[in-house]
Amino acid sequence: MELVFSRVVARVATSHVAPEEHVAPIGGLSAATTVQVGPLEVVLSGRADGLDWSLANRGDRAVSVRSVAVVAHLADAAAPLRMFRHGYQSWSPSGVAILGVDSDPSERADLPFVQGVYHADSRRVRPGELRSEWCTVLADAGAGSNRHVVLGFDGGHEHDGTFRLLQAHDDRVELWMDAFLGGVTLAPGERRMLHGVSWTDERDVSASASLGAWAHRVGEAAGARAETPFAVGWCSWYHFLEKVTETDLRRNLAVADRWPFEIFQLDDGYQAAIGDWLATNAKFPSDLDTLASAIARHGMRPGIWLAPFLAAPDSDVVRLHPEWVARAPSNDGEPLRSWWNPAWGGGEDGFMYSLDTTHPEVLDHLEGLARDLVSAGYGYLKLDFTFAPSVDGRWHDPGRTPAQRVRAGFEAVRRGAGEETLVLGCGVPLANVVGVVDANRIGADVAPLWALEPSEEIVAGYLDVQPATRSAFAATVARSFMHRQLWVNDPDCVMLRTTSTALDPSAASTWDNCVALSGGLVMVSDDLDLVGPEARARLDEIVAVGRESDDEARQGRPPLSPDLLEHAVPTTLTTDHRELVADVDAASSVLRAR
Ligand code: 9PG
Repeated sequence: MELVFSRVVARVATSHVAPEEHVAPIGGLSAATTVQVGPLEVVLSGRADGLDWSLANRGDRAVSVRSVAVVAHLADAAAPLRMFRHGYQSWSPSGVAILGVDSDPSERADLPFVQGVYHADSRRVRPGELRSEWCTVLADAGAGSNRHVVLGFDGGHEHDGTFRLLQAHDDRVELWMDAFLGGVTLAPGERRMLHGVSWTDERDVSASASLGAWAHRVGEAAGARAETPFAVGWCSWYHFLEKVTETDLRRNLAVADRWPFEIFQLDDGYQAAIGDWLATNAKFPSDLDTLASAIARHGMRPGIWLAPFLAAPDSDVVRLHPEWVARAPSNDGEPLRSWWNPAWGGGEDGFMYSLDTTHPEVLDHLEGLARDLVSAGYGYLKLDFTFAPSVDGRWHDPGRTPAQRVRAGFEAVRRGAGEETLVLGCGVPLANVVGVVDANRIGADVAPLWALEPSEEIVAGYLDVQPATRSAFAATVARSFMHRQLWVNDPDCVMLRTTSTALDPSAASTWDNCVALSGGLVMVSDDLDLVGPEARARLDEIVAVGRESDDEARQGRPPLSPDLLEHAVPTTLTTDHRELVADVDAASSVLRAR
């Protein structure tokens, strides 16, 4: 399979015009090629294993750049062609797909509001097109089991990057390497460096190992924070949900000493409003300081959940600072609605606004908020729904890409939180936050059930983003290579309960073993009063395996999935010492020594 580069395509808007596609042919990829693509100049320089590129606005007016792609066709690619699709954010699914057989979920949904949450680019794909965010693996029919090409952007903090695979009209297979800038404004003469793209032809290692090598390079270049110690904790969400009360929290705290928790984390449900994180609601008579002190007295690190970039329409933060809210893409001055959750109230049927992380006052606010939470005693911040600044809208500074807007929000939180605070990203565009977070959720939410029925799909095409243990399993195996290369993986909570659950013991242990072998965070989210000594003993086993896996990951050998390209949901996760093989349809598995 050879990459034959043929053109550069830019989607650019000059004032008041929808983005238009401009195309410039290139005759392959030489050491230095400069092409004019509409108002842009794109400079490409090929390397042995990839390309570096930049773009500049050569016109005399500002332009808005949606995306710039370099397009190649795949010579000698025999069908069926497999693509490892890596998801954009924590909850976006990852796994292998076959060109011409599988489809992008946006084809069925056709709903930009949802597509903008789960992909870098909210637009629907072209018919039959497959896409992968940040990195990908391609393997054709002729390839032996380990023969593949791994491709990845060299970073992700300046802009997103999407690989798009499609059958072109001339019957050739095209690969688009798309730098996604989200409509960023470039002043006349302004130049931007883009993240380079690297690729290698591999024949003797698994796709998972190739991705691990890519992640290692990216992590090193971006100064990944992956030193945080192996951690075990408790989280209030998966039993109590948003109905959690102070009584629930204190009742669990009272028995937590019998458990090996280092972290004790309050999730969604304490806050006065989405956006008003320092005040508790009526279910929590105590203030945040008092709650943190109560946790700290038990010798654990207090943790707290917040969705720092969202705000409810009727929150104090929006009422006092309406100018801190980003505006909708339409020019009518409406606030930008980026998420919907009726359980949060908010006065507009559950629609939530995005705070404008290009506004200096918003960044000061976020920094101050993090500082206040840390001084209240919280040393673990779970930052959720953090895709919120990435969605299409009108921003105070139109010169920031979606990736830069997300990153700026995280950096502000980090400034306020200090270096010692453990920052976990959730619902997070993964590529944007390397080097600023300590840990990231790398899958969909777990749930007290294994899999959902197709009839339970909320948005057509997007069943896999809904809470389900099977989806969490799929993501944890597919993204295992990231652990301690880019951050610490958070696979989501183990499920120790044996009552009020539709997970049978073999499904629950398949998931627990997966969490353990991943080497990532081990969080318990059961009501501790409802789980007995078996659960307590089971956690010790999970933690022992987890520490062993994590030790290997710290030495540069994260767990890997040898059959990443073989099944839609890979079955196997291996470490130096162990191997977990699951039957994902039967929800059963065996964990054995190697
Ligand atoms: C709190 C929860 C927990 C959980 C997070 C996140 O698509 N959805 O409607 C959707 C709802 C909730 C959700 C993810 C997706 O969960 O992952 O751990 O903190 O928020 O609200």
